[in-house]
Amino acid sequence: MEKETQKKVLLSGIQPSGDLHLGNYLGAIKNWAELSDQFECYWFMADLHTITVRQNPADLRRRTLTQIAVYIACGLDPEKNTIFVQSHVPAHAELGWVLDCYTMFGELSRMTQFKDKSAKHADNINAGLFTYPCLMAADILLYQPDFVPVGEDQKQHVEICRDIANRFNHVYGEVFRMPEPYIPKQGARVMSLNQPDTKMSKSIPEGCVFLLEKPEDILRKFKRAVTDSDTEHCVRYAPGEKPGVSNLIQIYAACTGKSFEDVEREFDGKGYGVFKPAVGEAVVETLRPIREETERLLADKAYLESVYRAGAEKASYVANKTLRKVYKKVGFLAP
Ligand code: ATP
Ligand code: LTN
Repeated sequence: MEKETQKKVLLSGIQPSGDLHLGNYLGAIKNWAELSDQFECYWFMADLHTITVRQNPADLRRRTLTQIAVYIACGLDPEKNTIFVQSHVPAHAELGWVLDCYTMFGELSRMTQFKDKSAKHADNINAGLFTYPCLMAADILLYQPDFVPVGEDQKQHVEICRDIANRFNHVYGEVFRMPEPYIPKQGARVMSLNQPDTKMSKSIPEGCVFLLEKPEDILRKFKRAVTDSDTEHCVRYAPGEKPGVSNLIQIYAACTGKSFEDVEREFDGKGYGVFKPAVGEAVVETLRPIREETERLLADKAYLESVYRAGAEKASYVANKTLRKVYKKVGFLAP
């Protein structure tokens, strides 16, 4: 137990707002599984965040449970990791409110994700969408983590979290530990298969490979993947010049553990007609055990419940300690 508390702390979450895809796996979850021996890890389903965009309630419930099963199937061992659902730990919403009051309108207005999502959902630019970074800062700061593993796109949110924590600490002393973003090198940004200049995202389903998708559908998507219109037709890693092929090289390398140079050598002189199906096969084989294990876990609801209940209990214990300290610092009367 003593040793446990000396480990550096990591925390991250994913919104159960869509089915998980290869970008989420290679850019996030796969790396998380490799970190859990070294660090004390908290992984959660960010369901409070998902309602900033309208959700179908039954779908949200199903996706939240499926996401827990996928986390475990991807190698996050519940014995070594704290896996929980954000809404099961009320301290997130509670600290979120406090941090709303320590965050400026101007800094929230500059957030890229707010600008993107309000353009996309012009009929529902709600206050939650605007204050999303404050809730995310609460998610993070409650657990006093050293690192927050996120993809490139979430870096700005970790930065504003640090700004908020700094501001709070400046007034009240060292309440929050300053977290660092932790961006994995390989597979950091998986691009869409049919629009390689945009990141792979569930909102472009044809260019997106879902983790639980049927092998034949995955293979079809890779065969249709956009390659580049240059004349050399050679498998060469050059993201600026050849975004489509470079993305496929990155995916193949991440699935097989090979380096980019090894991949270039393996397909030297073979052309895209051989390369694209090979990437598809590598992805199918990487995802097969994950899909099978997820299906097995989903058939055992009692086990999944025991995982998220134990996770919420452990998370609440840690989160409430920070929350109590914050309440005391700002001057709330002890209950
Ligand atoms: P959307 O599909 O709406 O863009 P999303 O799939 O990006 O959403 P998030 O909840 O934003 O879902 O992402 C969860 C985690 O997966 C984050 O750490 C994010 O950085 C990472 N991630 C998402 N898409 C990719 C991608 N294409 N490449 C690498 N990492 C990604
Ligand atoms: N905003 C993130 C999800 C998220 C998160 C967090 C990630 C919510 N709270 C705390 C890391 C730490 C996203 O949309 N990917």
